Amino acid sequence: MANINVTTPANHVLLISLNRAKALNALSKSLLVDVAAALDEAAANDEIRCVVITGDDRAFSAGADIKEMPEDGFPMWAAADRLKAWKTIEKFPKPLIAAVNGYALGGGCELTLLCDIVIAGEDAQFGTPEVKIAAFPGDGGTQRLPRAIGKARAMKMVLSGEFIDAETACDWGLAVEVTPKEQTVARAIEIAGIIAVNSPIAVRMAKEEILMTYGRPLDESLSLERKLLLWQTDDHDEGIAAFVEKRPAKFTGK
Ligand code: DAK
Repeated sequence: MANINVTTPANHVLLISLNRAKALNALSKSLLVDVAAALDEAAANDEIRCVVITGDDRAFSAGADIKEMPEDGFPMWAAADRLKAWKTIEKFPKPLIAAVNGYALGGGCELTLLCDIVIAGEDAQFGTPEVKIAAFPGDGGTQRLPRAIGKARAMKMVLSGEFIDAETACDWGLAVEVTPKEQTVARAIEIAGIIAVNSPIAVRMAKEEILMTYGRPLDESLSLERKLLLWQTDDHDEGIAAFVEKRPAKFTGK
């Protein structure tokens, strides 16, 4: 896949690196489709338990590809492959960690909102500057940003188009840690490795349950949480046995 590099830097961990440096990793349609295809493969591969997505030193991603817009015209926003790619990212069932150095703007910022954990390099800048090209964060940003950081902060970001730095992103809850720039990806991989040791089925169910909070009324999501019968898994038996026997658990995802 020309737009991305895919490697396995640690046991059970997949690293997707966006590879359009010349365009600050702008999310062309084909790049989005490549990311979605890599995630589809990762979802189907039991060996992969956690995915890290990153850009390069200068940019995580500068957002939708503005130069593609006049080419494709307005219908590009509703293009089936584009919408399907975003849906695949949104529905990815395993933990997805963003390692952000440099710009995470527009669709690039929206991509971080779909990640479960965001690690920001100290020079990271998050922003939704779509208003500057008379658009708005239309790939979920207007809905997810206020849920993530609150209405007032989201309004300031979206209506002004101003960027926020890594520390602010961390204070506001867009990112969870700020690292020195050269350690961002390594730290994300380290966290992925810690998650990957846990029972994949428990991790997957936990992710699903946490995300339920955004889409459902509390009563409904609480009763769904109760219905997810985690204690019936082999992994749960193994986790208990390992604790009692004072040994590391060997989880199989069953
Ligand atoms: N698209 C295409 N190319 C981009 C790009 C982008 N988003 N961002 C940067 N580039 C390209 C530049 O054109 C330049 O290419 P060359 O001129 O060298 O060929 C190269 O990357 C380096 O950029 P600069 O020369 O501009 O670098 P600077 O350091 O001077 O500036 C910058 C960096 C990030 C501040 C600046 O590049 C910038 O402002 N970029 C645009 C950021 C942005 O506006 N992002 C949001 C894009 S819109 C929807 C409606 C709308 C949307 C979604 C859905 N619905 C209706 C469903 C919109 C989504 C968006 O994300």
